[in-house]
Amino acid sequence: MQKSLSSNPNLSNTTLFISDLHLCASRPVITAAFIAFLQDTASKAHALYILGDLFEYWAGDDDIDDAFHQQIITALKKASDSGLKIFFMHGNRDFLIADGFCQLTGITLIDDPTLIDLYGNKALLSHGDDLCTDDVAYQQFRTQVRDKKWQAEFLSQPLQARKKQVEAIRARSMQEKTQKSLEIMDVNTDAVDAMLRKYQPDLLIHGHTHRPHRHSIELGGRFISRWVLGDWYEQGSCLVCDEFGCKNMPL
Ligand code: LP5
Ligand code: MN
Repeated sequence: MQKSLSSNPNLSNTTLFISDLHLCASRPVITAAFIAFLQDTASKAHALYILGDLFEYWAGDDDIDDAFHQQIITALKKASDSGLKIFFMHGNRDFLIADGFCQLTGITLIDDPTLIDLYGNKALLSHGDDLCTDDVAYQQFRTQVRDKKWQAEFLSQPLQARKKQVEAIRARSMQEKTQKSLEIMDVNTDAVDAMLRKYQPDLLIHGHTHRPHRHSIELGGRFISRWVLGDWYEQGSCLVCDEFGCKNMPL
């Protein structure tokens, strides 16, 4: 049986990576699991990277007064105040998280992609949606909503009106996904190769596709690991890395 992360006593020299939690008020069990994870597990680690889609969706930093959001903000703030370094990268659900949220929680926003030094190895971090280039409808949508001018106009509308639009897009996205094949919604191997050639990492870590796995890619005569993180729909999932390597673990 695979060992769970909560039973791992020594995490002091580890770096943790999670993504795709999709936290929302209607999923209290996974919310409680995340809060317990911050308090009991991540707090023992060297650093925590959240690689996007922490929330089911984020309609703007003016939504911080929401009781559910307050619960998550308080837990993140407590963890960062206790000394845990928390880094956050935007996902396709929460790319509107901005400075206000970061200041309240003490987390550091990082770009997609970002290169880090991981125990002497160059690790390239990404949410992963950018690599799904076969999903043309999604990429067009992405280009539109990642445009700063579009975002400014969107954010100028009242919060409730924005939430209504997000719900409509969610419904459309869920409907359209039923028509898309698993291949279309996976990363495109040429896009992955291009990213690896550009950044020359030793390993790539990303989420979004919800298909946790370690892929080995040969590029220019060497092997690069592509680690895919798991989602938190059924249970929490975390990539634990130390000087000896990485391991995908359930909570
Ligand atoms: O998230 P997931 O894994 O379920 O699906 C994604 C892609 N879908 C999305 C949409 C999000 O789920 C919901 C939106 C989040 C809101 C963020 C807030 C700010 C934006 C506000 C917008 C009003 O990302 C899905 C991919 C899938 O990953 C796999 O990669 O397939 O993509 C889609 O389904 C997108 C559709 O194919 C195209 C939707 C076109 C919508 C066009 C309307 C544009 C006008 C918007 C202005 C109101
Ligand atoms: Mn995603």
